[in-house]
Amino acid sequence: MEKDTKYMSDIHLSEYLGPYMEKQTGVDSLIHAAGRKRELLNGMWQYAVDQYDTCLRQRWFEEKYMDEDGFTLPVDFSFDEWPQMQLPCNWNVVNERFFLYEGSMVFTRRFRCRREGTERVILRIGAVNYQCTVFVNGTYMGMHRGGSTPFCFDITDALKTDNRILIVADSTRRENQVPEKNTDWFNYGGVYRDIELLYVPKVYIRDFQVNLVPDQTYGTIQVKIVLSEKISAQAMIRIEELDIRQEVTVADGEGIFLVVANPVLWSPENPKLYKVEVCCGEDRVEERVGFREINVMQGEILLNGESIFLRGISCHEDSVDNGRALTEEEMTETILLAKKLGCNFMRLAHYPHSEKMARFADEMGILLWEEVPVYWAIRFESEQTYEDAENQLRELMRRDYNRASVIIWSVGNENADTDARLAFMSRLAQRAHKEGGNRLVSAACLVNSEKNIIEDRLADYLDVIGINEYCGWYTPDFEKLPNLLSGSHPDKPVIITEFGADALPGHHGTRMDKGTEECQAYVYERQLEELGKIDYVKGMTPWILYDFRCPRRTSFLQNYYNRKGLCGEDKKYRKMAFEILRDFYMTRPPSFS
Ligand code: GCB
Repeated sequence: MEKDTKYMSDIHLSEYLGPYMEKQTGVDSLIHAAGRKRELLNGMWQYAVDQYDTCLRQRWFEEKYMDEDGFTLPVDFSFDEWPQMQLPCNWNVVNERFFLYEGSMVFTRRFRCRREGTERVILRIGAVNYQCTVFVNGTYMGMHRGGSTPFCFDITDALKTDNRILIVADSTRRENQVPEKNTDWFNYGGVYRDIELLYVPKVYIRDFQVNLVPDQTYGTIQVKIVLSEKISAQAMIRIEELDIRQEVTVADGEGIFLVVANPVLWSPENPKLYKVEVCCGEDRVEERVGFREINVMQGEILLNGESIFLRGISCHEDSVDNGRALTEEEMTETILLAKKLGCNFMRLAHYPHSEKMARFADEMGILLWEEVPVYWAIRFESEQTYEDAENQLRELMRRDYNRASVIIWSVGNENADTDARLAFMSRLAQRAHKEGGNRLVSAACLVNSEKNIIEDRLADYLDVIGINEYCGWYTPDFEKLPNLLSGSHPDKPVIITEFGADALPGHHGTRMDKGTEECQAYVYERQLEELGKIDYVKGMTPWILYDFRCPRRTSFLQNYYNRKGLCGEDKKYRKMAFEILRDFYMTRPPSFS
């Protein structure tokens, strides 16, 4: 090929993503991170807005400044002179110019590697929305799809002493993604959770999963160990506080071991955690784990054998200053706010929130519903879309497997009951049952509005039925609610996963005036009055704890926010309905039914 046409060929490539797509990384790349030697690569990164994906088309990552004959080539980038941005972050809230930007941004930085001996180095990225392509020293590491879950690359073989890492983060909304193009939340872009290096020995513990055997005796702990290679090795399981030191043999790289124990059980009232360590060869990992049992029996949700009412609230991951890249303080304050509301349960909607949130929930004692963004209409008939959804679900389950707080995996939200959707979501539910660590599986379903009853074919595959209903708001007629509740006879516990109404903080009027606090408060009063009477309702997570950004909400009262929060977007201002729900929760024992 002629030199100049070779250069020009880049601009004629329409299928430039093809070669990158072939090396997609997913759940199988994940490596247990807690309790390891790790180094954060958070901090200042150089960046450029790359609206036309020129980095990938022209292969900037190769850093080719000269041709084979030594002639200097013109280039369209200058990594070291680019401006800087503090990662992790959502670029939309970092600079006003990027507020509505959806597309690719290129991030790069140099780093020195602290690798010792034969250690391997794993790059772990907490989340990038939505598509992420990674290069180390010019070598393509792989691509990850899915905007809220972590992924790893073994970058050892590409490393030198001084290194350049380059990440292309692409937040474009596309039809074949999960979620699809249309959602009721803001599409924040960026590398917005921790970027870190894990240093592991040559053979390492890829994964370890700990949970209580769900046999209602609360006396056996199960530990699963997965090694990076299919070898046999001795391992040691240690739980000092319980006087447990058990030697086990891992055969062929994997083993499941039972440990007899008598742990204090984890609950929201007593969120007791134990340090669990596993050593194998040169590797050692640890976790703080709570032991609890969650199941459903005769229409009741049982936590450690006792029936519990889930006093919940829904919550988005959103903040005025930081978008979805919440600080640790913001996360703990959110949990505290839910506790002030009298909650023992939170629905983390509609996508995997930060893994730190689940860790804080473990420590602070709040039960969680975690969800994947199988939201509204997605391409249920497409196998590629299914694979994407399943991968996100499995990455979430793997990530939070050891979190006692997580009691429910939700496989989606508000999807019309079609054959294609049933096939898609029942498959997801089966996955969640298989790999989810004895948790309940649910989904936020729609009411059958023609018959005004709780009826969804997916319910056969769920342990608990989630129901979104907006009587008093989108469904103006309140009488529909008592009829809906009395006319339905679900054979499983129901959680009312959404009800609510918009109210602008500080906006007052009569209860008939939409958008006032009085109107929202009235919806809560009427809803609680009806829901509180129904036996099969075993929990609720009204919509929503605080107002959140939403491009679809353009009325002057909304001003690009969904205003159904019980608090304003500052998370401090409490609307009138906050007290109403609080009173309802506070005056009932944890397990009222
Ligand atoms: C819903 C959706 C949620 C929306 C909410 C609303 O049913 O599940 O994502 O934000 O309604 O405010 O309309």
